[in-house]
Amino acid sequence: MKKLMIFMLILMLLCGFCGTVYAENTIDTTITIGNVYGEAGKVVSVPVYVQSTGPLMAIVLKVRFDENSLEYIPYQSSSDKGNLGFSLVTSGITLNDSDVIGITLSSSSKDVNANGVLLYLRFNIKEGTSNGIKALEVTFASAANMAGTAANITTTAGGITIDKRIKGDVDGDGKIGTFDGICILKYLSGTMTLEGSAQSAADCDGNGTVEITDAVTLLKYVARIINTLN
Ligand SMILES: [Ca+2]
Ligand SMILES: [Ca+2]
Repeated sequence: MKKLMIFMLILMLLCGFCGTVYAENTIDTTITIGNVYGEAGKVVSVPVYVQSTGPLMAIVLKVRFDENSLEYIPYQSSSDKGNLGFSLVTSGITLNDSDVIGITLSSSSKDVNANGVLLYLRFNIKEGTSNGIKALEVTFASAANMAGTAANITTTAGGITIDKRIKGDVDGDGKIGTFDGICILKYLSGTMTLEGSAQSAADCDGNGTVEITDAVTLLKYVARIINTLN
């Protein structure tokens, strides 16, 4: 009987402790919009990352985009779902702001991973959009833990770097010259990074990878031994 009473007492203490963990411990949550490269006329998928000190029940997010150059593609669970186990509640352009996306996601499990990709935002980059960075700003963010207590939220903006270059113009100065070939050689020797359209511009034979043959092809083009780049 005494053992049972002690067991019951421990159980009550544990229940009381567990019940207050979620209510009293405020969670710190960071939401970060990713940075990606894109080209006019193409679709880009931008990750939205979450880091949290504990499980979250719901997240509400508003993201402003440049509607002159970007067209938001409505959320599809097949392609835009992140890896945190959240379900979409609502997603779409907000009623009052045609350049703001409103998103609500929820989770019913305290076992969901608190760190990873919340979701992807997909945009069609409109034809004729000039090169430059199109910012994606968080205009509102709110999150609640499993007890419904609001989390401390920090947000970081991201963006889409639109950077279309002609084939062979690796350095993006608008011309094809010997220095573009040098850029490829520097990249191959590990002394220079090439990202996004710089890398596709460097793939002069169009086989999908940047190799020494691309530098040779480029230098042949500059020397007018060949007339076109793929
Ligand atoms: Ca160039
Ligand atoms: Ca190549």
